[in-house]
Amino acid sequence: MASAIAFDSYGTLFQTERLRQVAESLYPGRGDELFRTWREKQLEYAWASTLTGAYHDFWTITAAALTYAAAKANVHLTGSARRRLLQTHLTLPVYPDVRKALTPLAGSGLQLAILSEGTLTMLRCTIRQNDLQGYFDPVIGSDEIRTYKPAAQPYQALALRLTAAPADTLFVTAHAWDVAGAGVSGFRTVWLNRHGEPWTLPGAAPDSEIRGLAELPPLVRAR
Ligand code: LAC
Repeated sequence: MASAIAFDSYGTLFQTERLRQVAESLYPGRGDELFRTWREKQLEYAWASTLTGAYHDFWTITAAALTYAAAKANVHLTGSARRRLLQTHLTLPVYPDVRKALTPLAGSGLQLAILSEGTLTMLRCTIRQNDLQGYFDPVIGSDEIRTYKPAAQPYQALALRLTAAPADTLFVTAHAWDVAGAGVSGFRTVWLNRHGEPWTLPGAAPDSEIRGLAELPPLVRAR
């Protein structure tokens, strides 16, 4: 039985697709492209920050990536549209299966944690918005480490803050690159594959694959 569970946040707990809906309501027919480019650039800029060693916080990166995405989608990003999209990012809803899965897990005494590219302020804001304070300890934002996943440092920092060893901790993420990073650091990886995508990342396959968080409590008991 696992003793701790660490979660990625965006796309795993926090429903990033809400950004697509808001973008589409602002720019009919362009929202999907804006959303996709925004998310891609966000990660590209984060990884550039880590690889160059020139740290930029994730909120700055998120805003810069939005500027790029709007230009690429050929839409005029007014000040109010920018504020609306960034505010939506801060207040994303969680996926409908999150609370239902977390409640029994927290109730059974497991340590639940978050390790994210987001800053701690961004994460706290979204956690508060969803009334999930008290579920996660620690919540580790990238501004604490100043290095982005999937570099080893964030996962090592997580390991130091957990009472369980990485081998007794499930690391749950929707992203293949995050599965790879957590696996290298010795966590038991769970790929949350909500959309039934193929696994093609060379090398590190996840230890487990689930289609929704409802599958998590039985997995915790089995592992
Ligand atoms: C996270 C995103 C990038 O780290 O999934 O929360």
